Amino acid sequence: MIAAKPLVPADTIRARFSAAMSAMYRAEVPAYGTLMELVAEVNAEVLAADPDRRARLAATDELARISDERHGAIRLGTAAELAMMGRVFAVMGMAPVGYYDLTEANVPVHSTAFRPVDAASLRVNPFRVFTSLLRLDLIADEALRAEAAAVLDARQIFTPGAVALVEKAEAQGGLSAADAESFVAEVLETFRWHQRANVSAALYHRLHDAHRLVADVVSFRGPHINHLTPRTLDIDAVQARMPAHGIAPKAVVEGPPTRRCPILLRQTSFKALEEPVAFQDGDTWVQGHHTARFGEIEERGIALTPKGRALYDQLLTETRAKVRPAADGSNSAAYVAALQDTFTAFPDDWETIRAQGLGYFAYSLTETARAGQGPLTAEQALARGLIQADPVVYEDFLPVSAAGIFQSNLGDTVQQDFAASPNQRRFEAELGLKVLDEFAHYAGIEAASLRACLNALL
Ligand code: OOG
Ligand code: NI
Repeated sequence: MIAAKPLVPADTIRARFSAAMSAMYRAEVPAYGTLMELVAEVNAEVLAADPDRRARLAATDELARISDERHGAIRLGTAAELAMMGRVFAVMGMAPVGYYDLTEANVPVHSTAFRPVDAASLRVNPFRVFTSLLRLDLIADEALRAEAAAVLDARQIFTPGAVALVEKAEAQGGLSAADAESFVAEVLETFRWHQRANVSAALYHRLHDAHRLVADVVSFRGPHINHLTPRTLDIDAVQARMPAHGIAPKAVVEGPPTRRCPILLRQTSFKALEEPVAFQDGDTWVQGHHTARFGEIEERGIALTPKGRALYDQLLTETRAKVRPAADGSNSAAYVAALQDTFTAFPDDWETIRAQGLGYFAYSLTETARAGQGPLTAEQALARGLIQADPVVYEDFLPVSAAGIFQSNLGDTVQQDFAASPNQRRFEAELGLKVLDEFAHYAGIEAASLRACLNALL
C-alpha cells in the first residue's frame, strides 16, 4: 500500500499564495513596490521610536510580518465566477465574512471579504481579498446588459488546472506539497493583468459610459488583482510622504480620524495608473488605455460593537454633512478638521470604550491571577487586577471607506446614481455560502476569552 502524502495546511498555501501575488504585482506595478518600501521605512521608524510597541508586536508574533500585505481586491462578473472563487479561497483557509452593499455609494457591486477567521490562522498569514460581484441588473441599457452578460458567460477565468486542484483538495481534504505548489501557480493566473482586452474598443467605450467599473469587469479575460494593501503603523506619515516618492495619494484618508486609541480601519491609496491596453477590432489590435490598478495602505484599530459602530457611522455621516471631501483635494484640510472635531464625541481611552460597550476586548489573566477566587463577574475580576482587557483588532472592511477607495480609482468626475439595493440573500445564493456575521464573530472572541479567565479563577 502506498502511504498517503501528507497534506499542506491551508494557512501555508495562503501564505505562499500571498507572497506569489505580491511578487507578481510588484513586477507589474512598480509604483506599488515604491509604496511597499515607504511603508517599511515608516514602520521601522515608528518601532525605533516606540520600544513598547515593538515589544508588544514581538510578543504577539506580529513583528516579522508587519509590513506584509493584508489585503487585495478583485471584481467578478458572474455568480458562477463568485461560487468558484469561494471554493478556491476555501482551499487557502479563507471564508466569506461580512456583506457590503456598494450601491449606496453609486458603485454597482456587492461584496464580501474572504479571510482567515481564527486567531491562529490570522497570525500565520492575514491575507484577505475584498471580492465584489458586478450587479449588471443595475445597468439601465438592456441591450448593453445583454451584450455584457454574453461576454462574461463566454469567458473562463480559472485555468483547467486550478479547477482540477480545487476538486482534488475538496475530495482529499487538502493538497500535497507538490499539488499546493501547482495550485498557487495556477490560481495566480486568474489574478494576472491582461494587456489585451476581451472586447472591441467600441464595446469598451459603451461599457465605460455605463460605468467605469462595468468596463473594468467585462472587458478583460480575468479579474486582475486591482490593488494590494500592506499594513502601516502610521498612515498619516505614509500619506504625507507619498508625493516626495513620486506617488500621488488620494485626497483624504478614509475612515476615522487620527486618535490615541485607533478604532476600526483607516485607509488611503495612490491613484490608479493609466495603462496601455489593446482592443480587438476584427483582425487588428488598436491601442487604447484603461485605469484600474493602484496601491493602498491600511492601519487597523479596535473592532467596534454594534453600539460603537452606530456611533462611528453617525459621526461619519455628521462630518460628511458638514464637509464632503472633494476628489481634487481642494477641501481636504477642512474635511480633516471637521472629522477630528466631530469625533471628539467618541471616547478616546480604552477603559471608557470598554465600560461603555463600544468595542470588543479579549480578556487574559494577569501575572498575579490565582485560582480559588470563587465566582466573579468580569468587573470584579478587573477591579481586583486579576484579568486584563486588550482591544480585539478589526479584521474587516467599511462600506463608506470602500466606496471612497473605489471612487478615487474609478475617475472622480463620474457620478452615476443607483438606487441603494442591498441584497445579501441574493449574494449568498450566488456565492453558494452564507457570509459570517462579523459582529457575532467578534462577540464570540470576547465571550470565550472572558469565560476562560473566569473559569480559571474559580
Ligand atoms: C475594492 C475597494 C474596497 C477596501 O480596502 O475597502 C477595498 C475595489 O476597488 O475593488 O479594497
Ligand atoms: Ni482595499
